[in-house]
Amino acid sequence: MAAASTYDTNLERVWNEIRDLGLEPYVAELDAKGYTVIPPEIANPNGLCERMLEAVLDIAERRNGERPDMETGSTHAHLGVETTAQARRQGPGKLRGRLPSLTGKEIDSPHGDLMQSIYWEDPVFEESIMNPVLLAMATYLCGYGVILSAMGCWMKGPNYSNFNLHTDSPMPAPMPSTSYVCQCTYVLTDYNRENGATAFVPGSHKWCRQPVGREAIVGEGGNEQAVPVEAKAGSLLVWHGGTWHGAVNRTAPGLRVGVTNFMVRPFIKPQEDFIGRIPQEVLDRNSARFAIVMQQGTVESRHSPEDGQRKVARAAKFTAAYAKEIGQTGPRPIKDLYT
Ligand SMILES: O=C(O)CCC(=O)C(=O)O
Ligand SMILES: [Fe+2]
Repeated sequence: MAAASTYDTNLERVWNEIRDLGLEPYVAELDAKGYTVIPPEIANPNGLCERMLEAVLDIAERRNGERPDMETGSTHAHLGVETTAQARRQGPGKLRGRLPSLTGKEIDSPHGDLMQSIYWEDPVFEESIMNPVLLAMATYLCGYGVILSAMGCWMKGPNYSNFNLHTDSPMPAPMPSTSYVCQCTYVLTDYNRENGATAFVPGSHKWCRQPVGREAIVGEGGNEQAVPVEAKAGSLLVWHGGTWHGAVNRTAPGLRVGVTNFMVRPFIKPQEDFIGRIPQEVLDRNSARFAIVMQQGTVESRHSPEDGQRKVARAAKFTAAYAKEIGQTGPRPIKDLYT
């Protein structure tokens, strides 16, 4: 038998990671349904999610001047806009929220307080992005070149509005069946129907298009195939870029809290810019892969030939270190890490 081609290397590598971490059933579910819930026993090492919850409560308190009320959810009930304190001043029904086209009723926000760019505010996120379980799943979907596009916290109190179905893919239809983007969500409080969980249409990642009209509606008269997910606090919820998803409204008191890690292939324009912004000491205490995940191996647009050379050389340092770390040196072009 001929020796395995070098081009098999990355598939073998990621499959070994999946097997070592006990993720095969979740990869199978992801392939079949377009989403999967990895339970806390696997996804939540060393109380990571409890520490993340404390961190996002601190962030909310700093940003809004008031600690979120986990018990009643009163600080986040029926928000009108993205920013909590601002929303309370406006009162319910005054503004339609950050994504008005996805809001079913013009009553309150379908997603509560969406706190963007949280990475910078607590060192726990350095650890959470490098969780081997998250990386194995993101790599399975988007390759070893996968980067963090955006990290945010969704903090939702009791609300009336469902969040309508959509895909997270920036691609036009027909969308590729391969995932170019994926969402990896740390579930920090229990997700279920009453708590306003994310809802999915199982198998929809195979349809390669966005939902339109009635099929995008969550709730009465809408898409009957949309099901709210059940996930315990500490789970990791992962979905394919083409999966139709939204959320049901929260009817229970309290807060639904999740941290989303939007992971994308490196040729997709990221929502956040990390290039050249990670302090050297942070790069030094992490693996070469951390730098890749945090965008240091991607090349920004040039504004002159010299600028282009400088940017390529900077990125190449990081991709070369990563190639060395995973033993992919030699004739194989570094570019192939991105398959
Ligand atoms: O659970 C939700 O509120 C939906 C989240 C969502 O659409 C996303 O993370 O892409
Ligand atoms: Fe989404």
